[in-house]
Amino acid sequence: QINEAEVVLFSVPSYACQRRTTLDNHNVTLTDALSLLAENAELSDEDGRGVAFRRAAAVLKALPAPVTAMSQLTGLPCLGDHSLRVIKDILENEASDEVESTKQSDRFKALKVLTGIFGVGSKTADRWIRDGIHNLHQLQESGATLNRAQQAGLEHYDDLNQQVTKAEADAITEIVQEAVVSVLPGAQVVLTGGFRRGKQTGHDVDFLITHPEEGREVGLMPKVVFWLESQGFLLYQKTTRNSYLEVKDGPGRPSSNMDRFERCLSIFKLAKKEERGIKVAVNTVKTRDSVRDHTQSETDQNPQSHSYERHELTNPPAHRRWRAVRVDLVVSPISQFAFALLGWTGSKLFERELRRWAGHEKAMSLSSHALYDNKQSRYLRAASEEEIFAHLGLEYIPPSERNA
Ligand code: DCP
Ligand code: MG
Repeated sequence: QINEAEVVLFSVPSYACQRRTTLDNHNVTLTDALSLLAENAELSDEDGRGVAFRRAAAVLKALPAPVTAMSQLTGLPCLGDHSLRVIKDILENEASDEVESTKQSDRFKALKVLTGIFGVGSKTADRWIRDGIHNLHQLQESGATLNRAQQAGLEHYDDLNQQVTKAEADAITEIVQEAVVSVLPGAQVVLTGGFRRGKQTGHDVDFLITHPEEGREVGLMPKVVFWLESQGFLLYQKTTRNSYLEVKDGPGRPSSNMDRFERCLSIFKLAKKEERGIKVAVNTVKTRDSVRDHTQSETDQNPQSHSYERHELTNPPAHRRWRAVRVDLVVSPISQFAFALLGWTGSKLFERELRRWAGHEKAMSLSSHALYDNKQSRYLRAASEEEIFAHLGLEYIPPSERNA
């Protein structure tokens, strides 16, 4: 029994970017419950509700000890009535009816399965559900048209829904480094996303690529992709100019080098651990596959569409010597590197909160390209993440403490 007088009161600042959030979460049961409701809201196109649950979960992640009584939460920010009700239910009954029934609902289960396909978002999944498609089997039987990304996503469904380990991320880092340095000596590769925050697993592997000399990074992405493709490392790739970032760049005309931001969404073919233990083994697998891929591409206009079948025929799943892994590559000019690094390290909520802080508290617009000061009507330069935090009037938070 806890004596009310001994109850620890918590206090945290209201923006996630003002807090240090490590991976040491003392309230996993509560944050898992709130995250599930956030996910459900996001999948149902209720972004506002989603963010509210994400913010509530993030506050609990920042607490130094487990919550044991509702009275401890007095005065904490971002905990709305709905989140408080869920927390209360769990503290009192060990579970929340709302969370449990959401988890069990056919709609939520179908949304999870369908959006688990790479290239399928909540809108597509919702349309399919309205057409009576609730699982992969029904999708395949339906004759629904899939784009190239979705086809690849379906082919590699199991692999892509299995978490990527840090060891796998490190193996892919070596490959990407080799590719980048081969096509542009002196170029640099940084692992970003969850792995940079110290996570041991992730849903993908994120990289940021730059060159210390401004302008040298131009045209780098197609060369890197060509190198990776010719070595047989890519099961799928789509390179895009990042329009999301161009639109969000805020006031002022984006300078010409902003158009250079390129992103490659890919699916890597990673040799299994036994095969890549020693460099020779990796090369053996690589050579075997690239020879095969090369032969194929000479006779086939679209090698990707047949690769699964081909591999399944030669290597049944259980004996496959490789697995599919989602990899994101982003190229940034060095002048924007600090912003890109900060923007691609996450977490997603931390990023959102940084932008909200910049806009609401500082009258600034922050993107992965730049920081614009609306009062001074000018861009603020930064060569490091530390400088960006300083411009924003925030204490520097290292990547390992951005796990909001
Ligand atoms: N990001 C963002 N907004 C987007 C896409 C990405 O702010 N629309 C940033 C924040 C993310 C980072 O890029 O943390 C990488 O995106 P991921 O979806 O890969 O997120 P994580 O790497 O944090 O998670 P996971 O470990 O599941 O890969
Ligand atoms: Mg990631």
